[in-house]
Amino acid sequence: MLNGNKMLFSGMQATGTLTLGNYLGALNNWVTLSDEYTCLYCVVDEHSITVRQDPAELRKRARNLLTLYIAAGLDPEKNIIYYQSHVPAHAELAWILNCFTYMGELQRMTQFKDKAAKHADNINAGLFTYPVLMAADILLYQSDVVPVGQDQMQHLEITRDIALRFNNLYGDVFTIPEAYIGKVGAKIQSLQDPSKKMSKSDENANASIYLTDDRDTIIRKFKRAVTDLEACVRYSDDQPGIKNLITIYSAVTGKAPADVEAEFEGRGYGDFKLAVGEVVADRLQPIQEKQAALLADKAYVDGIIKTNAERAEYLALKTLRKVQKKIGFPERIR
Ligand code: ATP
Ligand code: LTN
Repeated sequence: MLNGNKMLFSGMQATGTLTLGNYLGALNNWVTLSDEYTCLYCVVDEHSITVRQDPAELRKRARNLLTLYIAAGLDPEKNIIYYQSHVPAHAELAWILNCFTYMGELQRMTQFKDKAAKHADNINAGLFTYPVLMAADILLYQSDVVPVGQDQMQHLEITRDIALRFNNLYGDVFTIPEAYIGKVGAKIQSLQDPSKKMSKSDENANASIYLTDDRDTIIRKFKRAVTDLEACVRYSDDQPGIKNLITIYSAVTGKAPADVEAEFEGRGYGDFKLAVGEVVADRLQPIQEKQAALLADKAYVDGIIKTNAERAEYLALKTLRKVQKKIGFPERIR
């Protein structure tokens, strides 16, 4: 049933509508890695409530995300695709790991600083300990590899630090995970301001390609993308706008940036932007169709949700019980 002995874990938050950045930086790599590992792909709904959510919206988005995982090519029979909130062991291990994490470490997290600045009226303790819950997600499954975009690297490092600290005290309890950052697409920038990452929470809808955008919208957004003055398709840091579009084109087509430059040699930005729009629209269309079909098949998706939560829980409890024993919690009487 499962693919390999090595474990892979990754997750995404059910906040907002996924962008092309999430797809190329994370989801697309998940699909390529899924044959090699035993994989868990989690919808991290518990992380989502670190920022205030509308309950009906959160529930809908979580289901959209779970079906998107499947639509993007992750097989729910081979991989474990589930909601974090369905496996209480995540929150239980997070509590324990909180007691092995220092305030100073958490204060250095750039995501915390960014989110705290953005949500100054709600700097809650969950937002602060967000990385500890993420560490629990990863360590519960003895994960060897964690595919994420560049922006999550700092969270992977703190996860490793927490695991090493725990292992030093109690013996080899946790596998020390490695981050997997894709070669291309690890960081997709905003189409309107190439110095910022493309983000689903950007207020400017033209800055991001959403995975739900239709062909015309995708092409229009690429046409309007901010580019540079040089007017030739060259991959260079002094042309951040065009560099970002080359990164996108490379990640979608699998062509190296130098080959993309050669392909568009002597052609203007207009042609190139249209070509990028077309390859992106071609890639997203079948995913959108498959997702719509899944959302219409309630019984099938509910079945997946139930069995996969049970499979995840079975694995999670093995680690949790071991941890509880190591730290001295009394044994359960059965
Ligand atoms: P938000 O804007 O709400 O903070 P986000 O768009 O940054 O969200 P996350 O849910 O934090 O998305 O990230 C999901 C996954 O997508 C992570 O693995 C992250 O590294 C990756 N990712 C997010 N944005 C990008 C991007 N612009 N380029 C590449 N990968 C990205
Ligand atoms: N913090 C991540 C989402 C996330 C995650 C994880 C990713 C939560 N738990 C475990 C990998 C492994 C994010 O914001 N993208």
